Amino acid sequence: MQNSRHFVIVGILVILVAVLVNMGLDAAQLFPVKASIQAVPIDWMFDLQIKAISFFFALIMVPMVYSLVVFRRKPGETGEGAHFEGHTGLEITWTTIPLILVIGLGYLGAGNLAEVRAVDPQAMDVTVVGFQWGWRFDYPQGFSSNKLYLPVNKQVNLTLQSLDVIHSFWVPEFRVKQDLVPGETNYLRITPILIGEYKVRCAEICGASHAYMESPVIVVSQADYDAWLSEQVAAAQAAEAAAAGKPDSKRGAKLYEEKGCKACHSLDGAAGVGPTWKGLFGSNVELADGATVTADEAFLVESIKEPGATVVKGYPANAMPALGLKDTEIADLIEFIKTLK
Ligand code: HEC
Ligand SMILES: [Cu+2]
Repeated sequence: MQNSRHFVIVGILVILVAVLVNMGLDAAQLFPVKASIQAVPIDWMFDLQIKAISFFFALIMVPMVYSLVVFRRKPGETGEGAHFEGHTGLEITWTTIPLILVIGLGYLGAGNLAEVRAVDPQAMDVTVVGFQWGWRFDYPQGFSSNKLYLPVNKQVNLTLQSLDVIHSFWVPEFRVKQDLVPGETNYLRITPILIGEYKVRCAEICGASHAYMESPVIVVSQADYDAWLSEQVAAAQAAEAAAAGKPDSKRGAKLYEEKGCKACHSLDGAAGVGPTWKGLFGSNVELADGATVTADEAFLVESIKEPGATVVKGYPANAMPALGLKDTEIADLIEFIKTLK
């Protein structure tokens, strides 16, 4: 067979395989829905790269498999194969073309990054605090939430802070991702474009309960957002007024859920990451250093404020996070623990 015929056949096969691989990868639906403006250029870039990956896969695999099948040693053939000693033209080609492609991708990538980071002067602010193992969202109106509520079609500038180790803020539907580094402040801009419920998950392994470090992200209409906002502000003001009075077990029960104690402390006697709170108050607690203490108010306050100071026997020393609670909140929580007989 003529050499040129091999090239024609391989050429056609490369195009065919490239198209099929690309169709297969498209059909695999590798991404969840696009829920932010920032996702648009990122998906465009990914699409381009998937096409390039499909083409290069075909360009390498087709000639290789074709050669293995068509040019294999035939029965009775005993001679040596042809010997090649370098090919300058080929080397220049396969250096130059990838170089141009990579520079091209770098150029597109830089433009893409600029688009993703574009600043909207009307953006609203939320501070995201990550800790082992949960998220807290501080709103500039003076309240905190365990859920990240966002109005649709409005850019939010997230200020990212960590209380302990490195975490990473990632909502797959928004595509963008940013680390939270202790002692540093990072920023991330997101413009949600699709009303719905998503989840932020930590994308940086950060200890034993890393896999459970997720919180709801709720994108709502501007009207629903405004309603939620005034509700939260009113609740925060009421809580502040009430906390000035005496500790309250109902507020404590709410804090138990909101501040993430629930993740590690059960109320029904079951052992979790931490000891159950059932029957805790007034009981005798065995400590890791062999001592036994009565779980009175002083002990509970210390356990919450300085989790490392006294460690309950049989539990890891550094698992309990220091959550920076207000004194009134601690009093409410202890009032709640007292009710768990
Ligand atoms: C990530 C898991 C985790 C979270 C979240 C957590 N704790 Fe703990 N907690 C522990 C562990 C483990 C211990 C036992 C080791 C120790 O004493 O430090 C503990 C111990 C305690 C104790 C000591 C008495 C006892 O036997 O339980 C108190 C009180 C306590 N936690 C209160 C809280 C409060 C209040 C919150 C929420 C604001 C909270 N914890 C959130 C893991 C956690
Ligand atoms: Cu984390």
